[in-house]
Amino acid sequence: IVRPFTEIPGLWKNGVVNLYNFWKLDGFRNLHRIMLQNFNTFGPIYREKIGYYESVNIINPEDAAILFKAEGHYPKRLKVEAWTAYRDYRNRKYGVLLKNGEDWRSNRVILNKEVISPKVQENFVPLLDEVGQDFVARVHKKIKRSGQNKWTTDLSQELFKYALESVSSVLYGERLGLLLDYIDPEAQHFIDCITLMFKTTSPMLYIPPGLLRQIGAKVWRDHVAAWDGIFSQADRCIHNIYRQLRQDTGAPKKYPGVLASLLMLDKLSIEDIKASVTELMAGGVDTTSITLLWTLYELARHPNLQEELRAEVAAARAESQGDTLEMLKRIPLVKGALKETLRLHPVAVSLQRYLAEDIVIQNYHIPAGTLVQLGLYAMGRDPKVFFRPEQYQPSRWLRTETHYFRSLGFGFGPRQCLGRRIAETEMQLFLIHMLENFRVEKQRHVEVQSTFELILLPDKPIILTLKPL
Ligand code: HEM
Ligand code: 2DC
Repeated sequence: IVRPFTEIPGLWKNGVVNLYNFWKLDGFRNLHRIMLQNFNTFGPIYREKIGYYESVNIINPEDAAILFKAEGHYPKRLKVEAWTAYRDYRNRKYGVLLKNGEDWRSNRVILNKEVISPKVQENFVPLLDEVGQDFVARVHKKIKRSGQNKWTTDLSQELFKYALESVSSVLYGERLGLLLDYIDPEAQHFIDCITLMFKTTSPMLYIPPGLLRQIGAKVWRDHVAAWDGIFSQADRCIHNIYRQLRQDTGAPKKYPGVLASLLMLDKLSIEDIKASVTELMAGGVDTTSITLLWTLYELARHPNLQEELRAEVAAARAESQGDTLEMLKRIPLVKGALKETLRLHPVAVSLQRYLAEDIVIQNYHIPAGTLVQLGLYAMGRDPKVFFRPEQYQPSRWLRTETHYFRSLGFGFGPRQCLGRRIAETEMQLFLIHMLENFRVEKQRHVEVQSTFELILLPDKPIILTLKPL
């Protein structure tokens, strides 16, 4: 017999009291750990209300499958009101990230062809490969300059530049030059704005941005300034390409990039293209760079595994005879390492959908329209889901054991991450080049954990040492 919605365990009766307790626990930064604790207290399903934000939370892969089967034709995730409020405030169009319904679908279908289809991925490989080579050359230079035959540093700023250079080269078909000695202050400002934008978003998940705006709160003003910086830099890049395209009359040359392809295709309005390309540019920086930083950290902690990966890359290089695309098909362990990183250190603490239809999960009835969250961070660390979850073990993704709804770092289905193929290719090529050139080591005795700033970030600097092979 199915139990009613109101009997789901959890604290959902008084949002304001819960918000106060959440704040006392420093919940704005501990969301992932609080979710984990809630699953320990309440079991595999609980209901929650913090401030105005109400949801049902689940953790099992089998329940995730039920959730995604009920996402409907127009899957809708949690509305991040801070992001829509900014666009409404500045009168800017929503891109694919923020659109919903038929408007989302029609845009997404066209973007899929230019951003995520296997056909275009081939075009990205040479562009991203070049950025990877330049990154390695830059590290070699830093090592030379150090005079110690090694370089010890917090790589995060370097990785932000690598990620922005990578995503820009794919979007605009040309290089920004961020890996040169001179760094354009505008590009650095863009990077800083993205970090600030994420950081200022998290309190506004629980306190309505409209209210914060009315009282002139600092967090809202900082958020607006951050998006202003993001949009002005993206506008500059987009305008540049637009102008070039109108002047260019010559025969079509090599692959021109995502933006030019969309403009020439002429199926989306220029305003729609601008909105989504801006989101792609902003979404392409902290996500991949932090995932790569965590991966290097794990490889530094597991030297034997690092050698195994190096051997796989060397063999793939030899067998593919200079064909990079071919090489990417021969590195299953490198791909497993990236999955393993996203299992233990997911960018997104949860996946969410508003239900399109009623469902039953854990024998509870959940009505259509409810916001259901899959606790991705909690699932990745659950011993009932992953054998010895605390161990970083890329080979677990090779075995034939079931991976059913277990690899969800990029989300699922038609609403999954639009940047997924770019991100995967960019990260795989990065690891290939790094493994071919350097040994990664770390300081002893530093345990790094996650902190929530909308996306999950390392809670302290990760200091690594790179040594030429
Ligand atoms: C959406 C993760 C990199 C652009 C998402 C979602 C997740 C995610 C979990 C929500 C999916 C869902 O609700 O099912 C990641 C991870 C990344 C990454 C783990 C890298 C390690 C990128 C990059 C870009 C990007 C590089 C841009 C080039 C987007 C966009 C959406 C999205 C535009 C919204 C798609 C839509 O609503 O239709 N990402 N992402 N992401 N991501 Fe990523
Ligand atoms: C944050 O409780 C925690 O990929 C909330 O590239 C629920 C939630 C909703 C939407 C998620 C967000 C979380 C984390 C960051 C995500 C976002 C959807 C897209 C975004 C996962 C889990 C991200 C990082 C995009 C960002 C693109 C943007 C900067 C233009």
